[in-house]
Amino acid sequence: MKEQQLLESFNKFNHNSEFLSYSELASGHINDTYLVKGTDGTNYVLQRINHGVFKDVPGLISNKVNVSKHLQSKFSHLPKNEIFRKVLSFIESTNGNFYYIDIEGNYWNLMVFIDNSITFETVSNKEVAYEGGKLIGDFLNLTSDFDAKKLIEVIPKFHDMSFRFSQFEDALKVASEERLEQAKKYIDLVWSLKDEMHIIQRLKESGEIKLRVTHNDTKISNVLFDTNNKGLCVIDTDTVMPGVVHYDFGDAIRTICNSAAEDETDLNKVNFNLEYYNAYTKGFLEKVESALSPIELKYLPLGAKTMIFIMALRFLTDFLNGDTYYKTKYPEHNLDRAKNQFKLIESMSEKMNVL
Ligand code: GN1
Ligand code: MG
Repeated sequence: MKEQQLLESFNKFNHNSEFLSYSELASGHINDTYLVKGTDGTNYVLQRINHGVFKDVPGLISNKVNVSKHLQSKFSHLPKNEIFRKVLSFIESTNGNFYYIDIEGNYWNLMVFIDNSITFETVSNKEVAYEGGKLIGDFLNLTSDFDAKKLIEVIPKFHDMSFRFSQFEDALKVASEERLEQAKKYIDLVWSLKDEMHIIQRLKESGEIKLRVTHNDTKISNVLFDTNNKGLCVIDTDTVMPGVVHYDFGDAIRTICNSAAEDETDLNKVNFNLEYYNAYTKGFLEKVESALSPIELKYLPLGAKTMIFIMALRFLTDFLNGDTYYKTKYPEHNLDRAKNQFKLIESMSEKMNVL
């Protein structure tokens, strides 16, 4: 991205600042994200939203701005500077929206960066797992009175298992011989887990598990901590939409309880950490147990396994499709991610019963 393009986009938002410098925040798989230093001493997060993946960007922006406002109202007893450390704040564009479209058709949005915060790609102590659980649980609890019907489905059928299977089946038809051969073992694994991985889907379809406001991308790197490892704020709310709590519970576990990063290629390093699972679950339930029904609670562990599977399946599907969705750094990157997630499922199943 050219600096001039970032500067121009930055200037299309209402702040009393000039563009000083920028650096890329490169951990996401979909959007392009930049840290912009302003002359007012504030750090901003400028983001180009991938409108190939997100077809209705204005709808996405409206979802996340409204959820932020709702969360901010829950903290209205606190001083403003504290609220802004707990909830993302979006900046209006000069045209009165919260996004700007440049001449190339790129969509931009701007947030205030939360200073003195850290993120973790992997977790190395129980406290972080517990704090992560509290923050995700609190996000679900504080949004439990927000009418999910007021949110658009940013990516239709995002965590819908039947949809992910149909994409997988389509990918099998177009995949190269070579990729089919490389992926064979994992393709077989997908079929062997199919029934179990549809249990939550069926409970959702029958209405036994209800739709709520959910985040849908609760990996631990989307949680900010302060420098004492205390949880601060859940970020990356692009995928906020109606969903079931199980996948928010589970996506955090997918990343907290994996002893390695999601694309670690040495599978001996990929192990499920039960101690972190228990610490995370404790924090999560402390915040949201009272808002959940018995059936929602019963299926949380299966939700975690199912969420890991969804990611394994999506990475594998993208590999078979020739890497059209996720950013990849080398040809087998998606396959390596899938292998990693399948190993995590195996390790989890060895350590605990999910049903
Ligand atoms: C993508 O772009 P990022 O890193 O926030 C993906 C998530 C996956 C995640 C895996 C819109 O999120 O669903 O869990 O990668 N987001 C989208 O790391 O597909
Ligand atoms: Mg995301």
